[in-house]
Amino acid sequence: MGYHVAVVGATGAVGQQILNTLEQRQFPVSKLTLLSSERSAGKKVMFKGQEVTIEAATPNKFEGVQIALFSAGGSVSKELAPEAAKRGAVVVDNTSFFRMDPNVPLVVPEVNEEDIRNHNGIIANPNCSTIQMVVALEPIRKSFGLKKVIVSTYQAVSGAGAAAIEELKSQSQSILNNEDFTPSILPVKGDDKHYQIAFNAIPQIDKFEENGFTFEELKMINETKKIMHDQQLQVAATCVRLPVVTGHSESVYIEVEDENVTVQDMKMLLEKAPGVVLQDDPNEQLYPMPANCVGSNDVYVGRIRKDLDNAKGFHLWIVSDNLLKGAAWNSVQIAESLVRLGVVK
Ligand code: 11C
Repeated sequence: MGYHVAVVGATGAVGQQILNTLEQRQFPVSKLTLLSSERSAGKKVMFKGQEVTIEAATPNKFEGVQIALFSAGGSVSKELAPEAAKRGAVVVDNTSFFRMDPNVPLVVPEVNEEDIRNHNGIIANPNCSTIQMVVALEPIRKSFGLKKVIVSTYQAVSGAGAAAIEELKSQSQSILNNEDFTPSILPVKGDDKHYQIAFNAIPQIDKFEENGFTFEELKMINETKKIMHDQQLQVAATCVRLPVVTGHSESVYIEVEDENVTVQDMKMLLEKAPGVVLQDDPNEQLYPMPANCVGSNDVYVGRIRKDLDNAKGFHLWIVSDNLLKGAAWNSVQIAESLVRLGVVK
């Protein structure tokens, strides 16, 4: 028994990881359709030892597809995800296009797997920096209550795609060689100005909105509330790009409901939380770092401290591979949930 699976955006940084993850997880694929823009059509990629040719994505390519994993940008999802759903596929969309649509579940299986039962053909995969944060915070919310979250991120360039990785590498080389260079991608390809990312930190991810937050920051705020089904939760975010290739890090301050919670309670809870690895021992200088998390599907948590002024306040450091749990693995995990809960046609 297997499923006809389509991957849209198969040549992108996330698309490649989706294919690796489907293979590693031995996802039951009976037929694989790889789709992309016209530009990449005709390229071949290997899947389970077989060469698969990538085709240009058009509505009729979704005939017979049961599960479609989209990661080709919002405009492609806007146009083609409804076409795939209309033809009977369940779409797992990795773009921001449908995330806040009330008819579209926004799912992190460790937090709200049951929401997939309410799908109308499209399920949204949250933003990478949101996913890793809610995986770590949901067990805390369930056990101790959660009132407030203030997060500052340290995000890797791979979140902005393959061209941003290339820009970091070539700029670093230019600086080391004492050569001139012109930034052209980061912070946002489509924005007016571009800044150096090598040996720098850029406090802008995605475009600015009228309220002074960037769209990335608003994604973290709004998606967290939707996934946790808690519109009263207070969330604020500052998102920063660092010269790291893969692995987003987050410094998170939270306030819980119960002032008697100890650091030990928090550690014992997170030690057995699904999808979480606790790496926290100051005596051994043990804490998560992006370089150690690349290639893992887990969310790593460390540096847990009780706030010195607020008995309900805690500080945490959360790290995960943004291309895996932040994107490809969460998408494939949703597909596995669809199969397990029997909601694929
Ligand atoms: C970044 N978080 O690191 C972004 C990438 O909404 O799926 C993911 C964009 C998204 O630039």
